[in-house]
Amino acid sequence: MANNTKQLNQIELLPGVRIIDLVLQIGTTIVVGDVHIGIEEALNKQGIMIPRFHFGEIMGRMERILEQARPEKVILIGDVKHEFGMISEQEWRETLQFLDLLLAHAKEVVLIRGNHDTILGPIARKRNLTVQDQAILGDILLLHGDKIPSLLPPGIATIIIGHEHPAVTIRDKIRAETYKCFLKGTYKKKKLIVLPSFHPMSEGTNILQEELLSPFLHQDLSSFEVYIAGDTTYYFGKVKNLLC
Ligand SMILES: [Mn+2]
Repeated sequence: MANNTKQLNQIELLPGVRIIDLVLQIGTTIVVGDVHIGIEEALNKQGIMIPRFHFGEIMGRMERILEQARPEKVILIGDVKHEFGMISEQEWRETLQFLDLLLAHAKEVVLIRGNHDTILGPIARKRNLTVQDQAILGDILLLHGDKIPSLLPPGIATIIIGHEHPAVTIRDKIRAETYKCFLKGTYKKKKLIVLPSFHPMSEGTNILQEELLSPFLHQDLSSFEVYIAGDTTYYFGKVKNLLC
């Protein structure tokens, strides 16, 4: 992992839309995928014993991105917190700390509702933030991606979603490694970008094999392009060339 002095490299996905590490920079805005704060506690309750050191990693990584990108606005594209239907102590504490980090670096924080965010509202209100179903930046529509709105706003050329946690598993003879990735393709003649999840614990869904969650991705993905995400971004070409 890069240290604080190393510049994260940047790849332009579309004109004016750049990848920095696991997030997108669009002008003076950064867009962050599913953070899933509290997933460790939720799994612990189910008897899955995983350590809880990830929050520090989330904060450190986010801070490094904020220092490089210096955004005016941060958009969280949904599933900020993990647990359905209740807010655990860990989530209250950590979600507020995470929002405070964002608010210390940016003037505005926009929360988009995810399918895990049914009661994010009370946390958001503590910082005078609202939770909304979507956001628009110029001709870009941002939404979580768990459902398709019945009406897309007019003048939209690009749709950006989270929710899917896309990743690709690359195999060689002796091992298989899974990497978080950005996907770029189309949905009904609009450009579609899918963000990787921001949580370090799970790499995500291997889009080459597993069934996909988002209705935006219930289509032929063979010409979608894959960008492996992380400290360094790698263009991996089209999905069809990765299937073997
Ligand atoms: Mn989701």
